[in-house]
Parts: sequence; C-alpha cells; structure tokens
Amino acid sequence: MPARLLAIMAALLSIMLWSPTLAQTHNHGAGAGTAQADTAQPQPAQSEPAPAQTTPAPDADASSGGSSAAPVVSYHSPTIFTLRTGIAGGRMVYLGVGGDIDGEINPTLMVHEGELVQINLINGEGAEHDVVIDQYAARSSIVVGKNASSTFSFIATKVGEFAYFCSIAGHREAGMEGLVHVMPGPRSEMDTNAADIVRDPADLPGPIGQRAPQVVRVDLETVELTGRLDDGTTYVYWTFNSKVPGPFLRVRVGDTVEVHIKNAADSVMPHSVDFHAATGPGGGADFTQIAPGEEAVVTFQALKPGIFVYHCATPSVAHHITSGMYGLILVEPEGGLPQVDREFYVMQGEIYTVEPFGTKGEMEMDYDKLLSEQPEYFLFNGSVGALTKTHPLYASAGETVRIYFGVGGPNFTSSFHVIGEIFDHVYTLGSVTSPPLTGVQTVTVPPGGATIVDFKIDRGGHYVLVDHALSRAERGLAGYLIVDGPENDEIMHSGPAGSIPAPDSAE
Ligand SMILES: [Cu+2]
Repeated sequence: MPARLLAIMAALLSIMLWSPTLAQTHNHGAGAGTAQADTAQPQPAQSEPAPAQTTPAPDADASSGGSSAAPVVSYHSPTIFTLRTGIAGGRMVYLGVGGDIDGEINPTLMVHEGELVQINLINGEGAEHDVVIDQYAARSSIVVGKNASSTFSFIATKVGEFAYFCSIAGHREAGMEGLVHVMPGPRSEMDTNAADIVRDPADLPGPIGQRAPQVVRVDLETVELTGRLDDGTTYVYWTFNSKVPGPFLRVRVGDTVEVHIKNAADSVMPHSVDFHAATGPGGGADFTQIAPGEEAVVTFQALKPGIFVYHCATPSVAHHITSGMYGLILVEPEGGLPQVDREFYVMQGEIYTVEPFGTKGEMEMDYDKLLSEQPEYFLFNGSVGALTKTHPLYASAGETVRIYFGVGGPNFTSSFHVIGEIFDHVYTLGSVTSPPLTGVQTVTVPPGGATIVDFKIDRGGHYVLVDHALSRAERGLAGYLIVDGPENDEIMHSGPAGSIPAPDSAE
C-alpha cells in the first residue's frame, strides 16, 4: 500500500519538478524536521504554456537538446526512474518503483546515449541516503526522514556501465549499489519491434449510395498486442483487428448486419462488442462475451441511419475501451450522404499509465488513474504522432473533405476543431436525419459519441486537428491535415491587403 502511494507521489513529483536542465536537483522533504523541507521549489514558470507547442510544426520534434533552461514541455521528455531505499535479504538496497524496474533490487537502469535521465529517490525506511553517479558528476541531495524525496537529472553523454550508489559512509558496502547502463545510439532506432497499431485515417470503405438493403457480414477479431505508444514507448493494446480504432464499418439503413467476432487464441482477456447502431441487449454484447480462442455471431438490423460508436463491453468496460477497443460504424441513410472528394476516419481516446507522460520503455496500465480519470495520454488513432508523423491526412486545395470523428474515450469529451478551417456542415451528435449545422468552428463530441464534419479546403497549407482543450495537445493529441496548393492568396496572405505574394514564395 505505501509503495503504491509512493509511486503516485513520485509520479506527481516528477511532473511538478520536471525541468530539463543538466544535472540539477530538487528536494521535497516529507518528514517532520527535514533539513531540506525549505528547499522545495514550486515552479510557477512551468505552468506557462509554450504557445508554439499547441500547433507543433511538422519537424518540431527535432528540438530536445535540453540545454535551454526554458521548461518547455516536449514530446521528447526525460527517461525517468524511481528508486526507493529499503532492506532486502538483510542488506540495504535500492528498490525499483514502477515500469520495467518495479520491485527489482538495485535495478540496472537502461538508458540510451543522449537521453535526459531523471532519477527520483524516495526514502523508504528513514535512514539518511543519497544517490551518486561519479562519472556523470551527478548526485541527489541527501534524503532525511521516511518518505522524503529528491530528484536529479543528467544527460547520458557517455556510453557504458556506470555505478550508482549511496555515498553515506558504509551504505555502498552494505549493498546500496547498482548500474546505469548507457546504450549507444538513440532509443527510437532500437525500438522498432513494437507493432504500429495506428489506423490510417484514410483506411475506410467507400460510399454505399444507392442499393437495396442486404445482409452484410462483418468480421472482427479481438487482438492484444504490444504497440508503439510513442517513440521508444510501448503499451499493451487491446484492439479490434490489431488497429486503433477498429475497422470502419459501413452499411445502409435496413441492412442486416451479421457480426462474426473471434477472440484470438493468445489473448489474456475475454472480449465482446457493443454496437451503438444496434437495438437489443447490450448492443450485442450480451451475445458476444467470448474467452480467448472462442468465436460468436450476433445479427442485428440497422434500423437507424447515423454514425455510431462500437466498443468492447466486457467488464471493466473502461479498461477495455482505454486499451483501444472502439471503432465507428456508419449506417448510411437511403441514397447515402452527399458526395465529397475525400473521407477520413479519426477517433480520440485516453491512456492511463503508471509512468508519467513521455517516459520511455514499456508502459504499465494504471487502474487507479483510470478510475479517477487522470490520463497521461490523449491520442488520435491510438498513438502519439499517429496523425502527425506517421499518418497525416492529405488533401488538395479545392477538394471537399469529410471527417468521421468519434470518441472512444472512455472518459473525456472532445472539443474537436481543425485549426485554420471552418466546418461547412456538421452532423451534430452523429445524426444524419436532421439537417446539418453550417459554419461551425468547434464540435463537442462525448465519449461513446461521434460526429461528421464536411468542409471545402479553399487554400493550401498545414491544418491541425485538435481537441480545443489544448492542454491535451501536450499529452499527444494532435493531427495534421496537409493540403497541397497555393499557400498565399486572397483568402489569407502575409502582408497588407492588396499585396499578394507569388504562390509558394518562401517566407
Ligand atoms: Cu475487450
């Protein structure tokens, strides 16, 4: 129990104290009479947002040197380890807290060359301790009193193995010693095994349009797999068909939908599916609770047109949804929706990890944070950079674009907005039987809800998909709509009215 609490405290501390300056130390005294209690430094400067970050430029990720003292929140954040002092096997030791090192005695801290490494030290039993790495001239302050903590950081510029140890007389000899292992090369090059779970936003079937109702077979497979959450960061996703979101399903009103759902044999969990497009017990979930290796079939009538969420509905449902088990099904009205040039499929979700946002390595799901609705990540299509680095949306000036946008959640309502555009039509709350709203800036989309937005792109340039609750952009939530075409024209150009620079002129 205390270990859990400490882990949470450490996570909070690491967020509060995060400031990527070379080899610096912060302290939080936790016990009475702690010598360093007064050195605790609340850092108001850190709460100032960096405006440029809310609309990241395509290549903004190249900058993370950490030499600047400006505490800019970056997608490339420190590699964080937490060590708690304790006794094991009659020896004084450091115990790993959270992540790969959780519960390990004197864990080896694996980092990559050039990374900013942050080490949190928590006093687990009350004696005086510190952590020192001689070769990096890096050290924590001495933590005095049980639960006192200290944080320090350094940049791993030297490759090799370096001892960390407690410099209090006799403690190193008593067992308080471990290794920092600095591997050559950046982490992203070495972490290529993790699956790409991102659903390409252009991956959706074309319009149905005019046809009579029919029986439509849908095949879903529930797959659990380790996927890329961010550069150098992985997470165990639970998916429909190995991607987040699950496949975009497209039927027409009056169709009979025959759903074949199979749970992969190597799954750990049972899974199921609940279609918001269906009428009946659990939206189908009552008939589809399947153990690993099992299959089920459920059939429903698509009675109402609209854009609907589907998701896994196996308890704890929030856990299954946050892990990636959601998708959209479009039930077209008779004759289909108005034609557009391009359609896209985007869904928003949150992920709750023990480790703070930006930590490298394999993330652990945090059930307490899930229940208290404190996500570390906000994501479009399942991972950080999904729609900026790996799968941006592409279009050309003059085209009409439609985005089917849903929120898997499980908990947060989205204020969906495209920076630099205005939605010409919004099918509010996913209703296609009411006339669409026109000329809308931002659309509110609840968890388990969806919308359809259409707009004509009048002008080339980079547009940015966001949830206008923009703090979430700092936790991974952004997408690009890249439009080729002239970027300077009468609609918008730099300089005074009447001066239109030559097309595509360099700034
Ligand atoms: Cu599930």
